[in-house]
Amino acid sequence: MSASGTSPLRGEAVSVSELGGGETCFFTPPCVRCAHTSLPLKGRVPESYYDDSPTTEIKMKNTRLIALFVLVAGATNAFSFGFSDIQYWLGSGAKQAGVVIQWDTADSPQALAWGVRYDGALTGENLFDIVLNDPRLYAYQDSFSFGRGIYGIGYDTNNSGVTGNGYTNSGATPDDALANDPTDKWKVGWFSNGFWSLWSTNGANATGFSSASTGVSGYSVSNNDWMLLAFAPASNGWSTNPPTNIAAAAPVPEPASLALLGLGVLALLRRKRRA
Ligand SMILES: [Ca+2]
Repeated sequence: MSASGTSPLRGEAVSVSELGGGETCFFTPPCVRCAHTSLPLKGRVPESYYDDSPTTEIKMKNTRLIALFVLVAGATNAFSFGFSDIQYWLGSGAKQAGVVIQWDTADSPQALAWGVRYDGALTGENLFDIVLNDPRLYAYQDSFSFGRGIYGIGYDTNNSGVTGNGYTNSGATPDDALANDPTDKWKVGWFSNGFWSLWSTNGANATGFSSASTGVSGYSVSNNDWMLLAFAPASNGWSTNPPTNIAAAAPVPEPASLALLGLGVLALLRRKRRA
């Protein structure tokens, strides 16, 4: 029992006189039943406390609390992308790393992810080069004294095939480069458009990214690392946020499905000839 004027601990019974309502409250600050604002946490008070409650307010608040809890839990569970979700793997080895690329936070999903299996040591530059073996992915890059500079990254969204380098620059600065297919995912920036920011995290899931303090060349990859390249547009103050949802990059068809695809095309050609 607390002395008058001292806040009781949660779960500690408060004397009737302290509340002045003729009842016992178990909470700090006292709950709505005691004409205060705090909501009792179910499980910390006898069930009868709820059952004989004279107020619907408690029950309503309780429902709201549960709804809020479900919402928060849902928000936490809504974004879960891990190594087990990756469909496009490159390389081989005992270690693994994920590469996540985010062109635009307005995209849905916001980013695509690839997996790399490797042994030995890799830099972020090596990791990116391995992922660039995906024929749908292309990049506009340059070498500097500090290492690799990434101007632009593109992705053949509609799988129409990448023409040439995937981009053409007829302008004066890297920022002027355009994707050869305007429907591709494409972001380029160096001086004026924005820049490709580098982030990383480590673990089973691609969450909790923090901004890397290096470029891709200075980044040492650890087992279970996730390297995120996220375009930070000048229109957003040269900043961006890590993705809140990620999709697995589509794997290239297996040789078997390629053969089937070939047969399908062959059948189509035959049909055309007959027509
Ligand atoms: Ca395309």
